[in-house]
Amino acid sequence: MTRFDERLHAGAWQSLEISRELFRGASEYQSILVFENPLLGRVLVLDDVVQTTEADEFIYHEMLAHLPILGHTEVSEVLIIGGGDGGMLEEVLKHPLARVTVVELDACVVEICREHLPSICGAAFDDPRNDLIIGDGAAYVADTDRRFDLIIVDSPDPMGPAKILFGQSFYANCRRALRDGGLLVTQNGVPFFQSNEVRGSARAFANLFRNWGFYVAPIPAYYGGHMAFGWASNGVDLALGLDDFGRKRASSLDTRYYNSDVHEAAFALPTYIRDLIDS
Ligand code: AG3
Repeated sequence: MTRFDERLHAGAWQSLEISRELFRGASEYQSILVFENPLLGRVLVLDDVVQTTEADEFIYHEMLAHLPILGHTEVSEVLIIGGGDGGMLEEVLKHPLARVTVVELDACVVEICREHLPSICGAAFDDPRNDLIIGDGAAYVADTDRRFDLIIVDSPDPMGPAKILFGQSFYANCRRALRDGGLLVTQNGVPFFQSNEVRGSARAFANLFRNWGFYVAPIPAYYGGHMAFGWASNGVDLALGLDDFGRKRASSLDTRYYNSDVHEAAFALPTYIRDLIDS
């Protein structure tokens, strides 16, 4: 049997059967592998780390798209940093908003995902509200004159080119690129194995934002239990939950993980994660 071993965490790894290999190669930035697995469907791997799978992508993308959009209530301009697979874009576009800008570093990721993972992006890249920029997301938030209601950091783990997306100066530039009341959300890894991500982001958020915190969801292909998502804003307090209108909008969305009960429950943090935030 051919298999892919993900050794993201020293000492404990996950092994996935490759029932069919669809693409293996490298771009200017990273190695790229797409294969099929009997339980997870098609799997995207960048630099030997699973990024998304057909079977469970809905959990991650719904929680980083709908929760902040409905929690904020007035999102019109969205910026996605990373997100070359298009899964986040597809979820965000389920809302009636003006424009969604995706800044993805690696054009090859977009091209390969559109070819081999069409079920994840759907027709999202063809939506006229989408504006795709191939470029460095960190440089973009530092330089842009545009202002956003919501910035979603849909990044890989803090290694290689994505490392900068977990640092205080990047978060400060995100703050600069937010409109008044704007909101930043981030993927912060699986804290059971990646405690430094939540710890580091919590410190940076505390230095930069009035309101901030974390919420969680379990993503099966991200081995190790809950994934943590960070949020930060100088206007919105996301932890307040949904108003009646938000609950109504949540129930009319076409989702498989996200709903208004999950929205509220996601802010209940296990003690080991609270301890990381406070440490
Ligand atoms: N980016 C987050 C991948 C995190 C994997 N990390 C892990 N298993 N701890 C996903 C991009 C999907 N659009």
